[in-house]
Amino acid sequence: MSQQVYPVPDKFLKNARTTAEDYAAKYQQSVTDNTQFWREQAQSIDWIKPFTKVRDVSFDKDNFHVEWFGDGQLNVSANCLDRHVANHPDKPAIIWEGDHPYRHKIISFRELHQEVCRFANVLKKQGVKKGDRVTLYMPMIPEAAIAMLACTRIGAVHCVVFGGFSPDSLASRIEDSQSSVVITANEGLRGGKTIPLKTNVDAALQMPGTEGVTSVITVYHTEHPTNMQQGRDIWYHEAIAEVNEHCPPEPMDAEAPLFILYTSGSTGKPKGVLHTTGGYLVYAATTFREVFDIRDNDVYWCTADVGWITGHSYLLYGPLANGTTTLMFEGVPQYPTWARIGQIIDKHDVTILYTAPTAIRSMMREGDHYVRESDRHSLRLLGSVGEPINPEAWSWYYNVVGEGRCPIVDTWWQTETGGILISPIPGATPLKPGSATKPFYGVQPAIVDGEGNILEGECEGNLVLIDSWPGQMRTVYGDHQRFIDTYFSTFNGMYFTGDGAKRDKDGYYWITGRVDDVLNVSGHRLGTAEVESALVAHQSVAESAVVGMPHEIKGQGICAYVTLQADVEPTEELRKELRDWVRSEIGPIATPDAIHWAPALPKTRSGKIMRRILRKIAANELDTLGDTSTLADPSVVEHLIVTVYPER
Ligand code: 6R9
Repeated sequence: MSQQVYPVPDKFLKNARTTAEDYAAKYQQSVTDNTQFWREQAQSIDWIKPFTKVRDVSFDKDNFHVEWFGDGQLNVSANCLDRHVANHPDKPAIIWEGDHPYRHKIISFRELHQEVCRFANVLKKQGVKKGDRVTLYMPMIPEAAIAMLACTRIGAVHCVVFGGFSPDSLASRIEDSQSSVVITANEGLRGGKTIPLKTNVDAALQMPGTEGVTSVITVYHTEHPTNMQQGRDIWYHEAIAEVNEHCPPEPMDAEAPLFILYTSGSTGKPKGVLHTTGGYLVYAATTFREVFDIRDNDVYWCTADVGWITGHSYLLYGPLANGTTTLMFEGVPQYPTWARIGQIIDKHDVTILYTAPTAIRSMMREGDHYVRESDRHSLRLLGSVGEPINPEAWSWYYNVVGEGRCPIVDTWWQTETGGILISPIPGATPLKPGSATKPFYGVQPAIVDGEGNILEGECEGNLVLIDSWPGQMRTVYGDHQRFIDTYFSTFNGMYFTGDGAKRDKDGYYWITGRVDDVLNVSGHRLGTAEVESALVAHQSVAESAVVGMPHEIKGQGICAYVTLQADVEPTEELRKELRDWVRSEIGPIATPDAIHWAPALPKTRSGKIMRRILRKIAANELDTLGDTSTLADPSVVEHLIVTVYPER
């Protein structure tokens, strides 16, 4: 833990909306009278039918319920569009920067409103009704935002699947969500390379369980011909030409489902995290405004893909609910050169940049000169999300990218939480590199020991939340018991995050990473169980165990130990084949960084794989393997070490 403290930079402090005293007082008030706090925040949203009840919450696993603004009604797209069209129709809503540096597009609130209404009418024409699920498998193009907003306009539930997932992963999400419509593009484009999205959709729809899909709407994004299946596939541009732009927003109950987003847990298949309408929107809008210190003329850029929760809450809904201009970038930081991020900041006068430690580390490695090619005078605030940021990367981001004048908001949160829970308030919170600092208003984190006892003062343990906040997930789609078991059963009466954390003497939180079997690879969550089941599905593999290992750029890399079937020879070709296999089963983000042949896996006498030991071996921390006395066969570890480090 670095204890260096960075006070709020002078330039920022001069215009600060919130001071340190304001934060302390407002935080105190927000937890003392949580109902009143959220009643006030919810006034920034337009309600079709005002709510009378603010919260009705119990975290007790035997009487669990969470409802916010329960009897109110609203529409998300009306909050993101209609009310801003009334106030500033010509203000850019989305600045789209294409993969190719010569392609960009600026879409005003009025234009976005029209497009969304049209596309909502297309969905209606395809038979989509309130509550129906629609799967999106899209590149980072405006149509992705349009499709999401169009779903919310008519009360359909969108399920965005990251465009980097394989046909298999896509199929299982379509099946789980029982989607009737899939929206995609013929191809995606990233760093000059194409991604065959429509071909992947076609492959997914060959798989059992996806028969419910009756139409596929495809954006013609690249000049590339695509197979169109008669009666099922329609072109986006043809469909919107046939409908008008009049589509009144559907009044939705505050607790009506808004979207499902799949995320990895410690066991088995990904969970469909379900968020609801009122609480989510109030939470995304409030946290966005306060954490990013939003002003009317900001040009805000979040680099996350719409396929992740950050792309939902802080690329789309938080910004647009506040009437903020949001920049959407199709490409990657290194294309055409590593100077791209700085070029985009200058080109569009970006004021706030929100990105991930893995991107920061990879830019840092390429050298300062790329960043220094741009002048970045418009920048005033920086943000980080997705994984713990190491102090070296933090300092580089602060000093080189931000030239020491921009605070960094290191925001800790999860798919499940809907929005930011722990973060500095810029202007109010002195920063410590590597610490997400303090809870957001109304949020009550605690650190508990293994038995669930709340620890006080300076401590380290499991991070929990002891009270609700409006943006929390409401259920695992189709499996409410799994929701209760996963989040509310480890420690009774508390939401368990799956993360470990420390709290220092100043009350600052330091997230130490997952304490369960979830990996965080370049800020992407992946269950070790998912990678293991992909590996054992290969005919040559008898057994496998997957653990995380330190990785300079990705934060965590994937290390797989594989025991082969008795008659199979371990070869370099097979190693490559297994890497490609996992890649095609799950997607490129799941590609193992290392595959070790394991004659056998270290297990306890009851047959449990001892991952603790495997993690130590992967990290080359052989001197601190710890207690191996519970191993059924201690010689397994010695064999493994010899195999992994033959030259030792
Ligand atoms: C928003 C998002 C959630 C997990 C979370 C934690 C890690 C996210 C972090 C962070 C340290 C931060 N995480 N932000 N760790 N500092 N600022 O990333 O959601 O994809 O669900 O991942 O990511 O481990 O539990 P999600």
